[in-house]
Amino acid sequence: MTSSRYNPYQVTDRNLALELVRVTEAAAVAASAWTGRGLKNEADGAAVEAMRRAFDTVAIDGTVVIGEGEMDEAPMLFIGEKVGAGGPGMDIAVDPLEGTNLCAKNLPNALTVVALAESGNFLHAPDIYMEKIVVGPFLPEGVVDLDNSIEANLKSLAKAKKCDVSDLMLCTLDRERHAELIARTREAGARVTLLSDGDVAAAIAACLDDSEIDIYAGSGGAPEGVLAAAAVRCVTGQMQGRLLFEDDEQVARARKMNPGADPSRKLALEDMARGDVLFSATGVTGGALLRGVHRSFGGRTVTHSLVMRSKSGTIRFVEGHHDYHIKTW
Ligand code: VTB
Repeated sequence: MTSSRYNPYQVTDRNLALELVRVTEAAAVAASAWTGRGLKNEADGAAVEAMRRAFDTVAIDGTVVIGEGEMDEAPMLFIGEKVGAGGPGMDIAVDPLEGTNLCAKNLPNALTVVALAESGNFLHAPDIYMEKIVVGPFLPEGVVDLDNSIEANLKSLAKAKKCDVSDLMLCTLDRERHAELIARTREAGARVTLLSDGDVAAAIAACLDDSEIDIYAGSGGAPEGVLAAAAVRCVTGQMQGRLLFEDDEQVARARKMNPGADPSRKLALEDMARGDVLFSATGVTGGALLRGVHRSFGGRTVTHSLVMRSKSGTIRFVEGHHDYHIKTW
């Protein structure tokens, strides 16, 4: 039992952020043995196993709230699983391989992702779709809104950025369900970047200065939405989400996971990731955000990670040189 004056989380979270990098690095190195092999489940399995093992050394009393699925669906990192070596109670959100297809096809932007918050601070998102909208920092609060038309959002964003709508780049997943969003965005004069997969990286890109993405919009996985929200908190961007239900069973599942809340409400950033949040991602395949895992002939394996803390607002890019081969990890 800890006294109210001693908050181990506050004492340790600076170190924890760096502990987390080890977790995403381990998963990325394991997954990288599978890049380009066309075997997405094997790649995912390797990432999950390595990530699960790496958590054993992290000084937290962690509970997986965003994970690989329900207990009966996933052998490891399932929702409710306890991980960590003991310490402050934390909620854990993981996507051991975000973009399994990207990894299988050796396309850019496959990542391993972990976010941490004090218990009770992440939305418990079922594995359904979420409508999302993300813009970067230093913009007026509410500059875009899920309830506004895409035309109105682009106009408002252009005004805030002191540019024309034609200067803006929207990013979305290349899916039939986004045909109207894409057509209307282009009709309004903006450009569109289409992703085959991986909207966590895209949400982060929308918040970073050196990317050409001004806004991420569209529907993708709800668990990925929570991970994106954790990252967006760290980079002080803006994000809204809304769970999209296909049937009553999905509504019931969302209600059960978040009792007392209206499951179809518009979610503010803090509804998805509250309090102090830690975030780490390591590139598996190289992309604009992170370089992929590189196994040098000298025997060292080089990883490139992004680790962030919302409390301090620190964004660190960490290059790890590991003294091991991928196959012996
Ligand atoms: C979404 C997106 C992910 O898979 O879940 C997508 O959020 C699956 O979308 O980033 P579809 O069902 O339309 O294929 C990712 O792109 C990768 O996990």
